[in-house]
Amino acid sequence: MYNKLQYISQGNTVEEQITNIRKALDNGCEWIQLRFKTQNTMDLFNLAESTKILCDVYSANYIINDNVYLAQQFEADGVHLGLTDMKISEARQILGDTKMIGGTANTFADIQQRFAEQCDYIGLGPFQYTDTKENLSPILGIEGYRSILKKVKSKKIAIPIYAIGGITLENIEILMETGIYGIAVSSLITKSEKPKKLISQLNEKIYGSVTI
Ligand code: TZP
Ligand code: MG
Repeated sequence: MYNKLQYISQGNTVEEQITNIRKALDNGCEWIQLRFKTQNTMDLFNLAESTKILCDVYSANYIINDNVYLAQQFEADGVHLGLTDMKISEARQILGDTKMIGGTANTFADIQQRFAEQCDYIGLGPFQYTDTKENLSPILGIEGYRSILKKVKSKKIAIPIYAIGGITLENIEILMETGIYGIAVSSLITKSEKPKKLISQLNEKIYGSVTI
């Protein structure tokens, strides 16, 4: 069974990133997506390696955003690919069948395509506005999720779908009721002053809800 909670890392420097990743792991998060926007190869290598070590220590699932070769080189458990990143099929050829490949979707058509390409899970969003990501796709809102998940169900597309973008404790229940499998959050955990309590509340809400 896939974990239902993913922490998407945040931070402008390697140090900030590591602090935030450690914060998520230390407080009970078992799945990290390393997301770091830099062109500095040494920083990327340092971060990918340190995150690998940390995730191994905590037995956490480790995936890397965008960069398939980095994931391969640092033995991550997989990658997460956006709509304009490498194609899922190409990533699959490079990483093989044992690695996890996640893909972003903003529409039902994106989900259909990514499912056909044998993606392992989908990050569907954004739910609402967030300043964590630039160039956001159109915001879906709760109605967007309801309508997309209805189509997913009726077409019997069996793939774990995670809600992403501006998720807070307050909107998890209504999101889970649409049939999503789990959630991916960044600032909620990064900015939390009581991360242990937050992550336990998140898990309670996510695992306590109805799923497909
Ligand atoms: N892709 C769509 S929204 C988003 C990404 C990476 C950021 C989600 O971050 P937050 O802080 O949980 O809104
Ligand atoms: Mg990307």
